Formats: sequence, C-alpha cells, structure tokens
Amino acid sequence: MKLLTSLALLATALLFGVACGQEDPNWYKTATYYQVYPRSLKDTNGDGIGDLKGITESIPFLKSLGVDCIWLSPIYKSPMKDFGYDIADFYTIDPIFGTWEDFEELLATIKAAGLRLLMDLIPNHTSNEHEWFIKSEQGVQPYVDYYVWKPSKGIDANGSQIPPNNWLSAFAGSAWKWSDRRQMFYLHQFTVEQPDLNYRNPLVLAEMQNVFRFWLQIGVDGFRIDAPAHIWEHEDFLDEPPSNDPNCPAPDQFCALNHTYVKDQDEVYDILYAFRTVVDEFEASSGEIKVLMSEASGDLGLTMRYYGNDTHNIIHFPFNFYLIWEINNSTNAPSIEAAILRWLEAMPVGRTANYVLGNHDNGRLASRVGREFAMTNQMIAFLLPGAMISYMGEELNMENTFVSWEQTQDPQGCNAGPELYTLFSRDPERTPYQWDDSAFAGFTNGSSTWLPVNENYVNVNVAAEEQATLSPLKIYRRLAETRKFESVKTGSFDLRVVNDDVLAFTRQLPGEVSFLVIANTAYNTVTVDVSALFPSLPSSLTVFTASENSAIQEGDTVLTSAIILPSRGGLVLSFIAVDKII
Ligand SMILES: *[C@@H]1O[C@H](CO)[C@@H](O)[C@H](O)[C@H]1NC(C)=O
Ligand SMILES: *[C@@H]1O[C@H](CO)[C@@H](O)[C@H](O)[C@H]1NC(C)=O
Ligand SMILES: *[C@@H]1O[C@H](CO)[C@@H](O)[C@H](O)[C@H]1NC(C)=O
Ligand SMILES: *[C@@H]1O[C@H](CO)[C@@H](O)[C@H](O)[C@H]1NC(C)=O
Ligand SMILES: *[C@@H]1O[C@H](CO)[C@@H](O)[C@H](O)[C@H]1NC(C)=O
Ligand SMILES: *[C@@H]1O[C@H](CO)[C@@H](O)[C@H](O)[C@H]1NC(C)=O
Ligand SMILES: CC(=O)N[C@H]1CO[C@H](CO)[C@@H](O)[C@@H]1O
Repeated sequence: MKLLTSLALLATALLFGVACGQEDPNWYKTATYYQVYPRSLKDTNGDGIGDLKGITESIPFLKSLGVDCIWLSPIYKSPMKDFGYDIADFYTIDPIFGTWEDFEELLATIKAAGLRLLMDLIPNHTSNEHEWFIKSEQGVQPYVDYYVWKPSKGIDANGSQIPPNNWLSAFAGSAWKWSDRRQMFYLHQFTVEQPDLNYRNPLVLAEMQNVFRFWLQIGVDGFRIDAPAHIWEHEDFLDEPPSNDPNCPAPDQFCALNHTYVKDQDEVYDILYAFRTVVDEFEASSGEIKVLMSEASGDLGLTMRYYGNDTHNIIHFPFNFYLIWEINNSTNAPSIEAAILRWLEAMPVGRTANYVLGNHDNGRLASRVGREFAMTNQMIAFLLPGAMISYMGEELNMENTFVSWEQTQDPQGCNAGPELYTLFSRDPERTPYQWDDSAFAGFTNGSSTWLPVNENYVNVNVAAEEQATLSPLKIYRRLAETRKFESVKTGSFDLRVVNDDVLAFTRQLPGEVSFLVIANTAYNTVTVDVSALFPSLPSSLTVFTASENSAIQEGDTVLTSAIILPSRGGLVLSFIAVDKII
C-alpha cells in the first residue's frame, strides 16, 4: 500500500529528526489540539461571559485531559458583532475577556503546565471600529486603500445607491455597504461591521505580517488562520452566477450564488505564503518550531494547495473536515474508510494529516451521530496518523443546546430571521461549558449566562463524569494517552473494512505497545474475527479503552478471533507488536 510506505518513511525521518537538548521539531505533527471558545469555558467575574482568568483556572483540568496545545478562538479587542471574529485591534485584549496582564498570566500558566498556545487570526477583514477602517472611510492616508472600496453604479428607482455587483455576504444580503462619508461602497463578506481588507495593497500585507511577528515574539506557538479562502477577490468584480442550489432557502443567502470570484483565488496562496515566511523567519532566529493551521476550502484540491508544494511549505495543515462531513447516522464502514482515505491519499507526501470532529461552527458531534457513536468517532480520530483537533466539550459528550429566537446571539442566525435561524445559528454548539450540577453548571457565579446552559448539565458535566467508573471523559483521557505512545506517533497504519458494519485499523511499531482500533457502525452487537485480516496480531489483545455500552472493559483480554462490539460502539485494544510487521 502506497500509504504505508510513505508513513514508514515519515516514521524514519521522525526518529532521526530529533536533536539532543532541542525542542522536538515534530511536536506539531502528532499533538492533540484543544479549541477553547473563550466566551463559554468559565466566567470568573459574574458577567455571564467566559474570561481569560476562567481559562487560566481551567488549565490544570485541560492538562489532565492529556491535550498538548490550546487554540483560543479570538480574544482581541472587538465590538463582538461576530463574537471576536470582528477585530478592532490585533494588539490588545478585549476587556470582556480581561486585561493584558490576564493574558500574560494565562500564557505563563499554559507554558508552566507544559502546554502550548495557538491564537486565532482573522486576516479576511477587520471590525469597522478598527482605526484603519475609520481612517480609510475618512480618506486619511495611508489607509485609503486598506479596504475594498468601489463607486456606486448609480441610483435606483427608490433613490438608493446601486452596489457594484451582486455579491452576497456569507451572513445573507448584499456584500456591499454604502458609506455616506466616503460616498463609496465597501465590501464585507461577513457582517456589515466586518469590512474586507484589501490585500492588493502591500501595506495591508505588511501590517498583517507584523501582527504575526508580534504574537510570535510574545511567545505563542502559532496560529489558526480563519477563513483564508476569502482573503482575495477577483479583480474584475463581475457578478457571480446563480448556484441553482435547490437546498438554498432564500435568494439573498450566500448559497444562492456560485462563488467563483470571492473565494479560492490563486492569490490566496501567495498571501498565506507571505504569512508562512514570517513564521519561518522567526523559527530560524529563535530555533522554536511554530505552527500554522487554517480553515479549509470546500474543495479538496484547493484545500491541498494550502499545504504548499515541494519547494514552498505554506500551512502546516489545513483542517480536515471530512469526518464531520461524511460520518452520520447511516454511514457504514466502507464510507468511513473512504472519508479517511480521501484526505490521506490527496495529501502531499510527508505532510501532516489531521482530524476535526467538531468546532464552534458545526453542530456538536454527540448530537450529529448519537452519544455512543460520538466516542467511537473519537477512538478513530485520536489514533489515526496525524494531528487531532478537539472542540471544548467533546470530552464530556456535550450536545447541542436549544436556543430560542429571543436568545439567539449568532449574527448568522439573527440575519436568517425567526423562521430560518435554526438552520444557520451556531449558538447551539457554543453554550457554556458544563463543570458540575450547581447553578449554571458551575460556569458562572453570576445570575445569567450569555447563551443558555444545556438542560442535560445535571448529568453531563465534569464532576459527574469524574465520579463515574466509565464516562466520555474517562474514555477521552485514555485516547489522549494513546498519542504519547511511539506507535501512535510514528507507527505503521493499516486500515481495513472488516465487513459493511465494522472498520478496523492498527498502529504498530515493532517491539512496542501498539493498538488495534475497531468500530461498529451497526445498531446491534456484532462479533468479528480479524485474525486473518491482521495476521501480525497476537491471538489475544488487551482492552485499552472501550465504549460505555461494551460488555468488555479496560483491562479485559479478548481473542483476536472473536471480538464483541456493542451497538455503535468501539474498542481500542493494545498488544506488543512483533519484531517484524508483516
Ligand atoms: C423599491 O422599493 C420597493 C418597496 O420596498 C421594492 O419592492 C422594490 O423592489 C424596490 N426597487 C428597487 C429597484 O430596489
Ligand atoms: C460554479 O462555477 C464552477 C467554476 O466556474 C463551475 O465548474 C460550476 O459548474 C458552477 N456551478 C454552477 C451551479 O453554476
Ligand atoms: C510552489 O509554490 C510557490 C509559492 O506559491 C510558487 O511560486 C511556485 O511556482 C510553486 N512551484 C511549483 C513547482 O509549482
Ligand atoms: C451519510 O453519509 C453517507 C456517507 O458516509 C452519505 O452517503 C449519506 O448521504 C449521508 N446521509 C445523510 C442523511 O446525510
Ligand atoms: C442521529 O442519531 C442520534 C441518536 O440516535 C439522534 O439523537 C440524532 O438526532 C440523529 N441525528 C440525525 C441527524 O438524525
Ligand atoms: C463560584 O464561587 C465558588 C465559591 O467561592 C468558587 O469555588 C467557584 O470557583 C466560583 N465559580 C466561578 C465560575 O467563578
Ligand atoms: C469560512 C468563514 O466563514 N470564515 C470566517 C471568516 O470570518 C467570519 C466572520 O468573522 C467568521 O465567522 C468565519 O468563521
């Protein structure tokens, strides 16, 4: 298998790559990344919104999960029209989250715990309250061309200015906003308060490179780059053709147009490469390895281009959303295999794969595929070769929370209106973290929360799951633990469809603790014999961790020829690999 060979080569490179007394240059390739949505982890000042002190207080718990690197959704100064994805100053912390001193304390606490920190950077636009935009709108140099300004096409029958073209905002409605002051339209691909930066202007690129430099010097370990596909627009500013998408609910929704001109332009890669250059320069001068991860484009080929080519590395890894997109309640074993291979086979040789099961923009995993199968997905994702990216709350199997129209906060929900908001709102996956069964799930000592707490907090919370003999939390910790084994970092990877219902794979390194992951997509118990599929396995294996509904549990021994899997459940089985893997 082509894949096996390239992984074996990678493993060799990894073994010889670590120099004595230096930082492991490969740390980012197999790390577990944990996304914190700062508004919702812990509120220490009682205003109902999470804060940096709350994150600092949570670090011992996050460390106990076995994760390696925290990535923080944005905490920069912001009017919060899009909850921090509208930045008003890339160099300061928003007072909602705390002070600069709070940030320094958080960073120091993270470092002292042996963890790392990635910041979220949003280069596609700023807030309209950013000083650059205010001056640009006033026509003050050098800011005049920092944003995408276009003249009106005239006045319509109702006396309104006609926008330059038909482009739509990702949050619905025209992507153009008229400025009375400047007497021109500006482009905003998201909310009206998020004007798009103009990367055709070299000053804008230089400003953004300085933002990267600043945070690297502060000591962060890298960045997650938000929505890079939107950085650049086609220079002709032509109307986009209709998408004719039958699932698009309204003509002013983003899905109504085919985004040939506002997304995925070739120049996107040049801009990202310019960001990578800053990271490489910093590495060269400091010897510290920093990482860039990014959102992905919808198209696999375009996404792979984010990795760069043989001579030019760009993003260390763009997010792999295929497990989110292609695993659902009716997915069978061949479909999961296909979802896994789709990325691995397309990825340039020697680059870092990764797996995302959820984030602040997607419904929660446990709600999408059910509680049992959610943890089975975790077993698969944690042991696959590459980086693992977790979203806060997955370790508890947190579920989507019902948020009424009146309680809705997300602009993508609000813009859709009371009839359609549930199709678009991302609030359900952003509700407060569930610490215990006290008021507001222990998230705050205040009297309200910015989004409602899920009613299931009485059972689904850290305290209860710590108490339980077996819980998603305990399974999650075991899974994070597997990633400290050399076999999961660098071992071989052999993926097999056992039958339509059951998927299995091994991670093996000769003479080392190695693993078999086996997952059942069926809604009934199944018994399988994998001894012929994996002839190098010993005849019996030890349960490293198991689904909550599994009859066999951690520490039990199972026969390779008769493995019993519960409905929608999975097992991670350990063994010592033989010296020579067949
Ligand atoms: C003018 O306003 C009316 C009523 O709001 C609306 O139906 C019509 O589409 C508008 N015309 C244009 C050219 O925008
Ligand atoms: C959208 O644009 C792409 C690229 O130009 C084209 O291949 C595709 O057929 C278009 N889709 C529709 C629905 O027009
Ligand atoms: C590799 O990528 C760089 C930067 O995007 C580009 O300039 C160069 O032409 C590419 N090389 C090849 C062989 O495609
Ligand atoms: C579920 O995922 C499979 C692929 O894994 C896909 O073929 C099927 O259409 C999906 N079903 C639904 C209801 O989304
Ligand atoms: C998938 O199954 C789970 C558990 O049975 C259920 O809660 C969830 O609503 C289902 N999801 C969909 C999209 O049907
Ligand atoms: C609430 O108050 C209790 C008692 O002082 C404290 O232990 C707890 O950490 C506080 N919770 C939060 C979220 O600040
Ligand atoms: C793909 C996408 O929508 N990316 C981000 C770009 O910026 C907006 C607005 O701030 C974010 O909400 C998006 O996640």
